[in-house]
Amino acid sequence: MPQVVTLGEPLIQLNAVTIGPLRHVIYFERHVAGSEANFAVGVKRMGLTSGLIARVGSDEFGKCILATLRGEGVDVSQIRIDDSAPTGVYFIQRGYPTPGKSVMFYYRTASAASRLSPEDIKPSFIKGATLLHLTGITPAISSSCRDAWEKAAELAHHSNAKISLETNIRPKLWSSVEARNTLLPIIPKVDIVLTDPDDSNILVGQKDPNRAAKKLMEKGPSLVVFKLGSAGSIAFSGRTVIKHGAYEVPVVDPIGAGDAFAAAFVSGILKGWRIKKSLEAGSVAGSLVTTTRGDNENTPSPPDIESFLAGVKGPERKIGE
Ligand code: KDG
Repeated sequence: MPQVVTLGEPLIQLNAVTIGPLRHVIYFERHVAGSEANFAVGVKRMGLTSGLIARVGSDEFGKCILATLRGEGVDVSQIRIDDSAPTGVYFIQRGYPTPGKSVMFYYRTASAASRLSPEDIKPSFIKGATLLHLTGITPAISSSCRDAWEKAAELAHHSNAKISLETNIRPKLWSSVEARNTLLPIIPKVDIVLTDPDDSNILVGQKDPNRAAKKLMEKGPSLVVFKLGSAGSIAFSGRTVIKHGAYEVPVVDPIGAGDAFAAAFVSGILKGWRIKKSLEAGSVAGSLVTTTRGDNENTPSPPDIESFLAGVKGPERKIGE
């Protein structure tokens, strides 16, 4: 059984090779992505075992996802091949209309993964794990996905598995009210929350990390981490507040940085690393992923994190603690 288990939609990403509106883009690069798949790959690179619960279509893209994740060493035994629906796809438009930023366009309605349901959850797969990782994307996909997500949380809650939640609220998938009404009730079961000011504003009406973390921790989680993009990251644990600066890297496509951060940070915590070192690992992973197209190809191993740090100079390397 893998140490870390997650559930959600693995997607084929078609990433624009050139910058600008998609109507003018001729070439796309194909990648395997999806927040939870990215997380599973990131955790495996960090030296822990990981597994993904999902569905893919019985099509070429489904085969590509299975082969890629299997090649990365992710446990794919709980990914069901669904003959009656296609694998989900999304496109990335880069650098337009905001230079340095990317925009996602989903083609995933009625996808195979949207049919994920509680019957796809094998209790022993979750009960045998050290950690269940959830995101705010899975329950936004369909009502059967939400039921599966809730069942997984319930199983982990009644076993020894800790739960991490990356809030990842995607406004293209649901409204703020739906997101709040679905995500807030699960927070008391969660041990580690990874979020950002936009999502915390939706959840607890606070963009300020200090105030939002306090409100979230009152509901149960012992560790709350804010990802602040170029302003770095900040972790709250009890009365301790630990900050870490962002690294300056040449950004090609920022999509996937949050998942890479989450995977490296959570892996660090599971390995018994201090919060400061785990934040550092998360920041390195998030930075590296932005330097290329694709969400998880650049997620690092611990030796790669060391090499990155050895090559980074200047005061931006770390900011405060
Ligand atoms: O976090 C990166 C993801 O947003 C991307 O891979 C696609 O999973 C995805 C989603 O639903 O947005």
